[in-house]
Amino acid sequence: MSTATHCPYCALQCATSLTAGPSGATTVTGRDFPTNNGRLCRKGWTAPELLTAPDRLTSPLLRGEDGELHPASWDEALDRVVNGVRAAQHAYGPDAVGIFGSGGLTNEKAYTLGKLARVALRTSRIDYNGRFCMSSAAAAANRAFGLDRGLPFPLTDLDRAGTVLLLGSNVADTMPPLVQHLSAARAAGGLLVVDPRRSATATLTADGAGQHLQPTPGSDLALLLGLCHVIVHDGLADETYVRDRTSGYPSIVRSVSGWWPQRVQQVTGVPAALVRSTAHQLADAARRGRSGDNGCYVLTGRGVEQHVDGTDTATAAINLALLLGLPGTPGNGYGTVTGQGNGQGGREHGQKSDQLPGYRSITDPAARKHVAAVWGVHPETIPGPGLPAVEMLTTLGLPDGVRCLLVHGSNPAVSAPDAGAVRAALRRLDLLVVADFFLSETAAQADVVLPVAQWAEEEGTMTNLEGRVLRRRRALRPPPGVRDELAVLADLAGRLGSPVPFSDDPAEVFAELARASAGGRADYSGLSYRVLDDEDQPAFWPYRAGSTGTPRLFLDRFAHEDGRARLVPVAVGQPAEALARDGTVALVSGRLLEHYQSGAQTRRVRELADARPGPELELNPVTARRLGIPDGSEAEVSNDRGTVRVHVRTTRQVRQDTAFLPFHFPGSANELTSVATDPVSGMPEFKAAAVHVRAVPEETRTA
Ligand SMILES: Nc1nc2c(c(=O)[nH]1)N[C@H]1C(S)=C(S)[C@@H](COP(=O)(O)OP(=O)(O)OC[C@H]3O[C@@H](n4cnc5c(=O)[nH]c(N)nc54)[C@H](O)[C@@H]3O)O[C@H]1N2
Ligand SMILES: Nc1nc2c(c(=O)[nH]1)N[C@H]1C(S)=C(S)[C@@H](COP(=O)(O)OP(=O)(O)OC[C@H]3O[C@@H](n4cnc5c(=O)[nH]c(N)nc54)[C@H](O)[C@@H]3O)O[C@H]1N2
Ligand code: SF4
Ligand SMILES: [Mo]
Repeated sequence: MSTATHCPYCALQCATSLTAGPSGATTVTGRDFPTNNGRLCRKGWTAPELLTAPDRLTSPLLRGEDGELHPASWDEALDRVVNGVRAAQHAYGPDAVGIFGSGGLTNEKAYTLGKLARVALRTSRIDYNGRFCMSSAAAAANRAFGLDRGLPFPLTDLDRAGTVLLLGSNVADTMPPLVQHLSAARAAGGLLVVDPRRSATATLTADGAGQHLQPTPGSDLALLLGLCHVIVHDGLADETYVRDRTSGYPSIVRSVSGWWPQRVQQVTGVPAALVRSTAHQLADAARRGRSGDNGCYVLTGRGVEQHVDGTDTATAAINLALLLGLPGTPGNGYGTVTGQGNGQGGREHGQKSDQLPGYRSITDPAARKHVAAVWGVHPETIPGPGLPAVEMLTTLGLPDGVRCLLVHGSNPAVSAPDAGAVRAALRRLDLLVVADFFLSETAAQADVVLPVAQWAEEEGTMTNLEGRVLRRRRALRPPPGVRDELAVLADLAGRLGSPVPFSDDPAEVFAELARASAGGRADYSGLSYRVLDDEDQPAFWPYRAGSTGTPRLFLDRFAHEDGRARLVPVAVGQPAEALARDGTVALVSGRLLEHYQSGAQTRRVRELADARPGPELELNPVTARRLGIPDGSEAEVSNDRGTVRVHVRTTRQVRQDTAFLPFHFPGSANELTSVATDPVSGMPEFKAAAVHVRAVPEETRTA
């Protein structure tokens, strides 16, 4: 028998069919669905291997007196958690307990984590790895549109695009089945990719399919101001749209006036003529889009967002889109390409430090009242806002910080910025509890490890990059010893003496979540498992009770009270650290096709590990020669935060002032990244760190 479900990994949430074989092996096939049309990437095809991985956790583990982890019963493990929580809260108060959640969790689990924090633990200290992922794009969209849904239109709208501007997004590696939706744009010569690397996606612009703009890392804001400058000064803006649907135009004109193309070239390295022609190409396409076809889309990815000015850069991209009249105009559009499997739903249901379910603000008295009524508690008992992820991680183990941390669905020992400092902070904790399927690098530091069910063994919902809510279905039972995570959270709430019940039934939790979201920005109140089971009726939020959902947002109005989008002036500021000075190169980090995130899952899939066994530093051959580092040899990459040794692969795909390192492995990019964060979103500066690269003397080489 086969089960219709979706891939465990990224936000494309490709539709799959899982079939459990007689020998216990599960096979996966791509299922026809508008986003993936039956296709899967290499990670999706190999995902079932993890269900029976030999080193899968099948028993809770407790750290013993000997300092080692030992198998224990679930009762012993949960008792240890409850005792640790009580001790920390007794000694230091409720905020001594923290939760670190994930955009990989189902909506039901993300919602339950938020409720567990506020109701059972009464702590404000909850945040999640989406802070590393979607926070800048989300902050910019909320500021401009009053609402944040990654793509405010169905992905298939791109099938008719004539021009697509992809800013810092490498979908050819990070969401391969999405590339089919760029075919029309490529055929029209309209794929425009902005990336300091000649990424796999930038390569798709070859042979007349489009243009690759290759700015220095972190200079996108200047480039976008330059594009806006040309739009304004060459009279290319959609004046009617700007007048009727936006506010703030005069301030934008002022903010872009100094960014003539020649100056943009000096700052970014993108030729002035290319800045000018790109602006004209976008405006031409926007005009065509308004009359029905071959329109214009602007999309951002982590390359422009994961910077200390990520919110402002995303804002500049939105300003460009608004000047061109794209958002809310059928045939044209603006969006961000959400990352994790439930990166969208994960930022809606209350696991963010400043948020309650339904994408509500935790400081809004009406929101607190509504959610408190659903939970059955007094509004005053709901704590206020906590700390965003990077800040919370820096408080771990400090006297007034978090002393006891619960991690669900993240591996910050590898994926957080300045990971060496994070591992040291985790060691300072009185109690670290990690729920996972594997002994990740973070779980290996834990005092209590809780083995939970994997995606194919649990029921739940995910909200994909388009804001489409999907059913993840159970295809098989978890192995003995492994428990359903939602049931573990409900059990824990009970043991902690929660004043109100927690359900362990996913459909019930979804119904409660839907009630909690009613009237909020991300309103799911018309949805239920029964509605979601009919895939012919796509479920795009807001999906209010009595409605049929919202495939396209902003058609008549934006979500601000006056219905207008805000043009917010932004300016180029200081980078987190001076790049490419004093012999340093700018280290850019990102993804490989074969590995997912911290690699805790994909490094355990043989085919993927064989294809990419470890991190390689991509370095331009000219730079490598200057530094005396032959192709394939070992190099030391270092700065104040850490040192890593990696093999070098020389490639003309990176600029001479830049090097690229993936973050999927321990001892890779995050030993070097900094905890400097965007002041609005709390997003860390993942994408640009100043590093020294040196040849490793022969006698000290490791391999
Ligand atoms: N294979 C794979 N796929 C994934 C994931 C994975 O780990 N592996 N993770 C998923 C998740 S959670 C996410 S968030 C998405 C991320 O998806 P993407 O945003 O596509 O991924 P990244 O590789 O982080 O960054 C994209 C590009 O940004 C470029 N870049 C770096 N610095 C700059 C800059 O300053 N300016 C510009 N313009 N570009 C820059 C990099 O060279 C890179 O090619 O992928 C999802 N899909
Ligand atoms: N240098 C650098 N660092 C980055 C980035 C970058 O571009 N450059 N990108 C950042 C981004 S965008 C992201 S999203 C983060 C992601 O980084 P992480 O937050 O570390 O994400 P994962 O590696 O997916 O970690 C998921 C862990 O949880 C487990 N897991 C998966 N599903 C579940 C579940 O349902 N329940 C439980 N309990 N466990 C589960 C997995 O086995 C794995 O150990 O990394 C960020 N770090
Ligand atoms: S693109 Fe994303 S959702 Fe699709 S198969 Fe690959 S990892 Fe899974
Ligand atoms: Mo992400």
